[in-house]
Amino acid sequence: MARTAKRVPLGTPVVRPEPERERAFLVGLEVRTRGRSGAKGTVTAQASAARDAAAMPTAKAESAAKSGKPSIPEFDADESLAELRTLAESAGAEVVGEILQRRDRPDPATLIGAGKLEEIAGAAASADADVLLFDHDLSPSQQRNIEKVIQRRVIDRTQLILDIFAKHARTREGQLQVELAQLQYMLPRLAGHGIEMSQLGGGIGTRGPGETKLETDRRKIARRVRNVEQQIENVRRIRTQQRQRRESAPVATVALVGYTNAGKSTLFNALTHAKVLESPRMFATLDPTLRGVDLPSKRKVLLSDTVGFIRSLPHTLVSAFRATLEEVQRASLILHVSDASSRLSAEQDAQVEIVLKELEAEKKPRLRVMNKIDLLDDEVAQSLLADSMREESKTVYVSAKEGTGLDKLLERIDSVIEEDSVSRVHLRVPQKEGKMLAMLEAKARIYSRKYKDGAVELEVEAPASVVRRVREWVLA
Ligand SMILES: Nc1nc2c(ncn2[C@@H]2O[C@H](COP(=O)(O)OP(=O)(O)OP(=O)(O)O)[C@@H](O)[C@H]2O)c(=O)[nH]1
Ligand SMILES: [Mg+2]
Repeated sequence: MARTAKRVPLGTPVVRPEPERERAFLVGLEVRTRGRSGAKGTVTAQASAARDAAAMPTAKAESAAKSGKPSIPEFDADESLAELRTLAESAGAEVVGEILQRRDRPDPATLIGAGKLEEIAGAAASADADVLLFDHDLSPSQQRNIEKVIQRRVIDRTQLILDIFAKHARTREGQLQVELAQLQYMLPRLAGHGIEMSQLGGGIGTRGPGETKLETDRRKIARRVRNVEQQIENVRRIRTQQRQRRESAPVATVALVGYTNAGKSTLFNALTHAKVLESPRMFATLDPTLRGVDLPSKRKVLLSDTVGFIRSLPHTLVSAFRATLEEVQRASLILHVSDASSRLSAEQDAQVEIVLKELEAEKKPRLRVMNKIDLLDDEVAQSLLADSMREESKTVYVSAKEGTGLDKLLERIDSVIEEDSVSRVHLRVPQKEGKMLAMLEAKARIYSRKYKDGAVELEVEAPASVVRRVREWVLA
């Protein structure tokens, strides 16, 4: 970009140069040892098993159903690295190289062996990388040891996700929650990190709503944690009051949940005619939004769009975002949105299940929404659509983008929601009750209408709240 100042007429919008994108080098690790099922994070101990299974997702699901135990499918290292690529891009970085190492067991000091680390240092240098992104959670000492060899900033997966959250938080509450998670992540990492941290010049892992992020004094950070928690508590109290006001009306809340990028916001917009952000970036939505939706029975429900989930969602984030996720915990119905076009949708679903458990919301009434069927083979899509027409089906196939299947989805929601339950009644309303008749037209499904002796006889299906308003005209 030319830096020479040019005279521009007043009122001309200033075009800012795109900030230079950070150059990121990705590092993945596949651990070949089998049977260490407790392995956390991206150490894909059962990677090869998962890969075999991924080739035949239906067979996998069937065998899981037969054994009665849902097996948790795992991402293999390549898939995991592909996801890391999207995360890196969502954080605004440019991926300039990547390396995947397969080994039998992670090295406790540096995660990967010394020889490989030297090789990575060379590759990162020749790609002129600014930062190394590890597809793992690193212990504080691993991170330091690796940085010593690589001579570049090293960011682990949790830190990367926290960074994307920091970038996307818009509301005060969202920002506070991200700051809290960042502080909690930082606390155990302070020892010996003082100099390096204060020298960081910005970029992934250094962004955050809080100005205190580079403070190395543990006590100051602990104090800030308490302060942020207090502020979150205040926001939460206001939200509880708002919710209590809302809950005095018989309106059920329906929460959209699902893996990041499944299309929750797109579906939310399609159902509510809202305009929340839809984006191919991960974690585009952080702050929850609520909007009313009219069901075919003319009942209203509140639909909530919220933050997406991801494999091994950092625990600090789940707890920091508990207030945001309260909407999910309190919902009458959960719509679990999956990307039907993704080869990984079974793996992603399993991860969503884990977070729902953590939120103690796994037993709530639920509908599965398989989204993006426009990306499927036409024939497959048609047969799936026909499938979801079956009355008892708990899965509905839709394309939020093209608006396919949404009517069916609304019908299904209508049949599951219990609040303000719908019943069919027979009414005789005097014709002069124009207002009541108009109210019925708007809020009830009318099946028949007969005019007789200055009154209207109606056969209607209406929510209990509406029936109460016309109870004096209900015929026995
Ligand atoms: N082809 C197709 N693309 C879709 C559909 N629904 C959503 N998308 C695309 O998928 C991407 C993610 O959509 P979002 O609605 O932002 O997804 P989200 O689940 O809200 O994601 P986060 O808020 O980031 O967790 C966007 O690029 C959408 O345009 C669909 O039915 N068909
Ligand atoms: Mg979204």
